[in-house]
Amino acid sequence: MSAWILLLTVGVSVLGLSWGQRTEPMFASVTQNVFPPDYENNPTQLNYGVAVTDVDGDGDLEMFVTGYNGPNLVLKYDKFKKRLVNIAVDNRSSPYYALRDRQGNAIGVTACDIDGDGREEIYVLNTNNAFSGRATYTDKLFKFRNGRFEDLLNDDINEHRDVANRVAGRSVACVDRKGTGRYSIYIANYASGTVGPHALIEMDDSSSDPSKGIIALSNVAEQAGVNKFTGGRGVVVGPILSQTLPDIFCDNEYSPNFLFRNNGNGTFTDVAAQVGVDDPMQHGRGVALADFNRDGKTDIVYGNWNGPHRLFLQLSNNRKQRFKDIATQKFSMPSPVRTVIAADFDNDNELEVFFNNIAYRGPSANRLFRFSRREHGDPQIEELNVGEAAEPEGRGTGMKDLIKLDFTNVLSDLISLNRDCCFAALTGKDVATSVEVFWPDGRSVARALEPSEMNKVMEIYYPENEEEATQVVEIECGPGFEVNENGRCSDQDECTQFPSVCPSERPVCTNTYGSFKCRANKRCNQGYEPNDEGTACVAPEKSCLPSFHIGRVSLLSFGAIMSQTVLRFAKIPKLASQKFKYEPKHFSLPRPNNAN
Ligand SMILES: *[C@@H]1O[C@H](CO)[C@@H](O)[C@H](O)[C@H]1NC(C)=O
Ligand SMILES: *[C@@H]1O[C@H](CO)[C@@H](O)[C@H](O)[C@H]1NC(C)=O
Ligand SMILES: [Ca+2]
Ligand SMILES: [Ca+2]
Repeated sequence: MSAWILLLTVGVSVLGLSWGQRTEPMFASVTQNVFPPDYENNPTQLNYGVAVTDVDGDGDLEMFVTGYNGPNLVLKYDKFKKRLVNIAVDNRSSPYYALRDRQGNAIGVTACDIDGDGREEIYVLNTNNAFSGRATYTDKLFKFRNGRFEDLLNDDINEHRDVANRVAGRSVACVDRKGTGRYSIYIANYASGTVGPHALIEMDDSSSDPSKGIIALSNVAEQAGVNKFTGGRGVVVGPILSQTLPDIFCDNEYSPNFLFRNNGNGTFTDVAAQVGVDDPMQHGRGVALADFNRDGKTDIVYGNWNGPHRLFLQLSNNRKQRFKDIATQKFSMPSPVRTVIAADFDNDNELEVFFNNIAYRGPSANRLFRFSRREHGDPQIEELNVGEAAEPEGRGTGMKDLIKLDFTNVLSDLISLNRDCCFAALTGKDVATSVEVFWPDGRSVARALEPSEMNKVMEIYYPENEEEATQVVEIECGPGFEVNENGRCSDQDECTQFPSVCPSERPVCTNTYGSFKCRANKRCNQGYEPNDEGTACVAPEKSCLPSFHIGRVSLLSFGAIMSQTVLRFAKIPKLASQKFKYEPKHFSLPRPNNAN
């Protein structure tokens, strides 16, 4: 088993940010160049979901787009034509023909390796002729077998086991619930009364022989404790409360959200109410995970349908796990939201949140917010100019809008979520220096990166032997960071050191992320602080965080890619309309789970 990480290093351009530039439009449409509408590649149809996976097995990633009233598409980036091309062509001899599945009203898709052979399977959630409860057509689980994609749920063995999901659902996600590298598919079904609980489908080891292509599937939702009846909408998987094991968050309609804590034995316990994220009166839609204040704890952002949008920051209190909603009035403003994406779209080291709103009883523009970390206090939230991605009349469900953005950026940004627990910040250097990979079973690998490894795809193998695992490899944390008890880099509190790091004329020490500040012992009114010399009270400087550098990459959240995660260094061309300072960054690769 190998793990890959996607890492992008970006050509350095010149100018830093100024306030004026922040109001420049973030996105420009490149649809006409990269993905012009046409019958074969970009048909006019309802598309609801997208997954990023290597469909054709050539090592590059494709996008699987679900067609609701038309075929599913497999979009491959043609490097020579610089265009997206649909390889799931309407030709029965094509290995991808079955993926089109015109009969299915596909609404969600996810991809992960369910049988441990190193190639990802593709699960398509269909919702034919039903808003909730029973549907008239089953989901599909495609495996590459016999030279083409075939539906495992259609195998005799699985028909006998009656495992195919035939109910209305909204979203799907992969979860390596036991940390074995074999993934289960979590299906957020939309129940009608007692028809259609959430489902969890996985390979039954005892009845399967993957080497012969025999994959027996089971629905283990009851055993795992997730077979709940609800109006399922969004689902995300990641180490939210757990250190390395995947937990599951579902935002639901007409009932409280679920936050399933992984018990470490393959079962889950819903702790949503206990930790404060159950939001029982609202109707969830798109959801994403990210660490917005970089304290190493995963936060949850989601949109509520015409209700207040939420940004649940996980509190850094070690005694009790709790979340608090830090959404501002502007951010939370109700809208007909479908999908939510958290990513650093402009490579300024701060996360943005993109709300994909649909035109519903009137236009509703998409919106974009930046979360800037602050030394003291929660991230500052500001609304940005979303540019041509506003699409007030659009009825996007995630993919539609984003595919129009700068494509070279988008493919990486779409699949990105800065889930880096912490960095070894090496201020002043623009190179990635090391990489660290965590698997859901807790094993990890760390190693240094050479400059020659820039702009290369790199595979990091799962450490089969304990000795290979990284305890041996010293991880080096940058200045201002230290290795904590979990073997990870975390901010060092210089202010607790003896003798004091501050000179006697400026004795008041304040710890900051990756550094510290010293100032004079002078009292100032609230909102002001003494200047360095202690001669006057001044407004605090805007926080100056260390520039972004890669010290570690944590993949633990994205179970779905553990067996195929790309570490890639690539140059991203500067967006024509922007003058942002690009710096190296890394992406870990979540499976986009669509939510509508
Ligand atoms: C269908 O695909 C086969 C094999 O790739 C090819 O030989 C054939 O010409 C294709 N048919 C059409 C109508 O494109
Ligand atoms: C799994 O762990 C949970 C929490 O520790 C416990 O309540 C449950 O009984 C365990 N289940 C199994 C099947 O071991
Ligand atoms: Ca497989
Ligand atoms: Ca940013």
